[in-house]
Amino acid sequence: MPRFSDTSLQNSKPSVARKDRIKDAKNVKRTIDPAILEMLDVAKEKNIITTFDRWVAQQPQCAFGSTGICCRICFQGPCRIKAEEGPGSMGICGAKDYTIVARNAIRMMAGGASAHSDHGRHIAHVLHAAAEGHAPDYKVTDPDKLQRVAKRIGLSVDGKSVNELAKEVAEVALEDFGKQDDSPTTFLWSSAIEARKQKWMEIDVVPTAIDRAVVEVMHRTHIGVDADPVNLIFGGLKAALADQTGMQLATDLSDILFGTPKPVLSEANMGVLDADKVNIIVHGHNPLLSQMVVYASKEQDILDEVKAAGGKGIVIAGICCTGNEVLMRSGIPIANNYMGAELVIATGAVDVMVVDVQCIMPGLRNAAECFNTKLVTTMPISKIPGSYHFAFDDTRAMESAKAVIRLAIETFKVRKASGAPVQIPQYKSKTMAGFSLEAMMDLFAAINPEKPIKVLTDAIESGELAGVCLLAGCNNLAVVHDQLHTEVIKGLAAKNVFLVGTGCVMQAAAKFGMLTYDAVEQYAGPGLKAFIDRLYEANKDKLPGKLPLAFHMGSCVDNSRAANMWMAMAEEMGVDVPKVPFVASAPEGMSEKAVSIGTWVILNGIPTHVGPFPPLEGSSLVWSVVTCIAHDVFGGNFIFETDAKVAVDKLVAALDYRTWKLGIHKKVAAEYETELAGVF
Ligand code: BF8
Ligand code: SF4
Repeated sequence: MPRFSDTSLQNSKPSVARKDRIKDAKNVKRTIDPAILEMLDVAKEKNIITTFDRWVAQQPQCAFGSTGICCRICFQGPCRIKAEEGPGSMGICGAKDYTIVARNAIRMMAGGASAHSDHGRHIAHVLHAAAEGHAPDYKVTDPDKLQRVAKRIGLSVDGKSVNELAKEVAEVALEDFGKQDDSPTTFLWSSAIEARKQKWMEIDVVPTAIDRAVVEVMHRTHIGVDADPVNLIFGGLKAALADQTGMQLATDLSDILFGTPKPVLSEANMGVLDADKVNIIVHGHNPLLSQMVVYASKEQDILDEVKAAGGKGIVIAGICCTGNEVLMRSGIPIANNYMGAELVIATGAVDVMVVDVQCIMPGLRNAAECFNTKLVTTMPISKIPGSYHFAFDDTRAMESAKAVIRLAIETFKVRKASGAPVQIPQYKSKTMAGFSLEAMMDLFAAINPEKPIKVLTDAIESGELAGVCLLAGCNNLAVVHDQLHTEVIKGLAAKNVFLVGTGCVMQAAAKFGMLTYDAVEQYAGPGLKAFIDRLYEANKDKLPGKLPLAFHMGSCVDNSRAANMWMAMAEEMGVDVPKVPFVASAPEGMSEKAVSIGTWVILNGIPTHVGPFPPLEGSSLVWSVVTCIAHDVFGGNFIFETDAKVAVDKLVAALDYRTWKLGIHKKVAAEYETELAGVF
């Protein structure tokens, strides 16, 4: 294979110019999901304003804001960069485009790191309380994972009870938020390979505490502190690695409390709702709430009450990442992803939508009030005017969860008595999820018990697979909902890329039947199909069905599972991560969390495609840092591209380049009988 099979792909230039990027801006039907399309007609008929209408109303959006050159950091502003030269080329304080773009970008990183990590902190507090007996409805469900995590973070496990160890693990996690010494955060450091840690130390981006890294970003971006764009970005990188710390501990501790996911079958899209049952949607992120609602829904007293109310049962279905959490561990179906939340309410079938934190549109309340649906917030930091608030009490979690279900039963009775129309779009797809890294290793171990990860690296080195891609991220109406997700998946699968993923992209994949074996037959290239078939053959006795096209690893915090995967591959291959044929793609990224994840993925040495553009284009300096220079420093860089075909070609080119380079380095090492170069 030549070094660059297509040199036209080796650039950081998007294929579509900015002015042409938004297509069909006045069309409200910006989705390919048939259930949402059906519900948009219902919404129109009932005069319900949804996010699709609001998106159209916002067009065209401000060019200053969308390219990052609007500053509101002090209230002399807003300042906008209006000219190439002269006074209008700076903010009132003298901040140039690069300072303003860099400051805005790293505040997004800090926002993302805060969201993931605060979620992790909540779980750490509950694990601690459970270990001390103060949160009796939670317990360690996976003592083996507890042992593994404890050993990894350097605790001795001998002679300690499960609760003693759980308390210590929770304490180490909590120290990662606020410790004042200059040692690296433990959950990050214990999960990275030496070469990466060395790189992070060399360039001084190692976080010592999560809260500190976030506070430092807020400090250095205050008016009149840091104006150097490169220095600012490096400060943001520290917050991004703090984000990785928070995500690692959120995943580890969730597995300890609720179990490490195993392959499980379920279904996805609005057809999972049932008009004759009590329908509860769990929406948000934190499994502390959603998993408890799932547990409560199986209690006999609740089942009796549902029956007494005339219900044929309870449907719990998920939206966003809390939906992924309960899908992974309990096979709970997916109602939709982020962009579909209001339209799920428009079915009229939802009795309660219970939410916790993150990605919960305030617009849900407007949709809910047109139906019997009760929107219930549960967390003190996340309330919506006009919705119900049931404070979720960790110390009486089962009681709190039952209260939510009882409200749903009451609402169900009102819905049935009122005879209010219900229209559930009859779309749902079968889906297989539950692929924690442990579950994947288990599949690989059936082929190579000694070195499970070698099954994957060997398939890449033999050319059967082109590499691995982590699919991550959100929905964003700057592109047509779910279209880029599904096209990127199809394109990569055809090129024999092994697909793992998290978040709303995997919910899109689930809705479109891509988490099934049928999709393997339909979309996988011959190498990928042979690999998946081989895995299935070796494991068929213990699997609930044939393996899917893409492997669902969980919620967004579970991108840590993918990081653990590329670290394991790098270790096995004897190289640093930038040599591993691994890429990432957030085809419809949107949130601050997506910005911080994308940033740390790059810091890990992984080229990362993002569909819709974050506000960076206003500074050519910052643009070149994140799209080009980052590659020289870390081995990973952003690829911004709204055209699915070009995105796929660029991702595959990045994989091919790594495979080519690895081959050359191996050949040289063999010829000179030296070690394979560890660094990239
Ligand atoms: O944490 S993918 S829209 S739900 S931010 Fe939000 Fe984005 Fe969905 Fe999950 Ni992740
Ligand atoms: Fe304007 Fe400077 Fe204030 Fe930003 S910090 S709003 S550029 S004066």
